[in-house]
Amino acid sequence: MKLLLINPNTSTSMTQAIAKGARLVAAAGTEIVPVQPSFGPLSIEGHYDEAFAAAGVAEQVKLSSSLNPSAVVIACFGDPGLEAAREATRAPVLGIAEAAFHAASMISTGFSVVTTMTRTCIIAERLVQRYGFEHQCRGVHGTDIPVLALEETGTHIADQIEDTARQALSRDRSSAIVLGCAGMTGLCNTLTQRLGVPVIDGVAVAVKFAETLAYLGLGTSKHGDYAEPLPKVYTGWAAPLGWPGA
Ligand code: 5HY
Repeated sequence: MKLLLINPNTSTSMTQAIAKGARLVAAAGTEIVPVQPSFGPLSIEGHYDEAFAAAGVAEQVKLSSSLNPSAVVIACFGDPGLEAAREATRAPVLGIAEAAFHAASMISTGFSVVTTMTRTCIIAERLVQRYGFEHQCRGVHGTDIPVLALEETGTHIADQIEDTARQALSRDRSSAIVLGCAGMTGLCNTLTQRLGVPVIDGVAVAVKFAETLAYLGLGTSKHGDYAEPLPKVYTGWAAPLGWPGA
């Protein structure tokens, strides 16, 4: 099966790092196809960035339709463009935040999210509410590590995330940690060993959940609001992204 892995930011190095994390857990028969938008922010650290990232996700789903992916994963913790993507394909589409919340809720009675910039905590908090995990998510905590700083070598980044995670486990009385950024995928094993609790990497979980849905033949329902977009003319730079038939 082909799994379309969308990094909604335009950092090529982060796309490669995310793809590496996905390939570490993908089944032998799963081809990970990493893509990123042709436009938009190098990293997504707030509402303005996310607006363009959502459009970039929709762009990549549309432009990748000829690939006929068996599943799509949106590898950004805000799950930008998730519902637009679900309209634009018959494949199952998973956001890493939604996937991580489900996994965490199956192995703990309470989990904490540790993310990057504190100002983006509200984005994760709103997803917790939208997806219905208010009772299981005990807190969302920022480290104020810039997204692209996650690519720095050395242990200082892992140390900082570990410190925040320890405070979160204690303050929230939670028993699992969800990594609140796709760029943290390479730190999951280290943090699991250091913290001694389950640490959930949404990239890995979304890949495995996507494989399962595809194997079961469960694609996005086209009955109702995830039906294909109406034929529409788009103008300006978005002209190629309009839905045909208008
Ligand atoms: C992400 N930003 O996973 C989010 C993390 C965040 O560029 N990739 C990004 O802080 O929202």
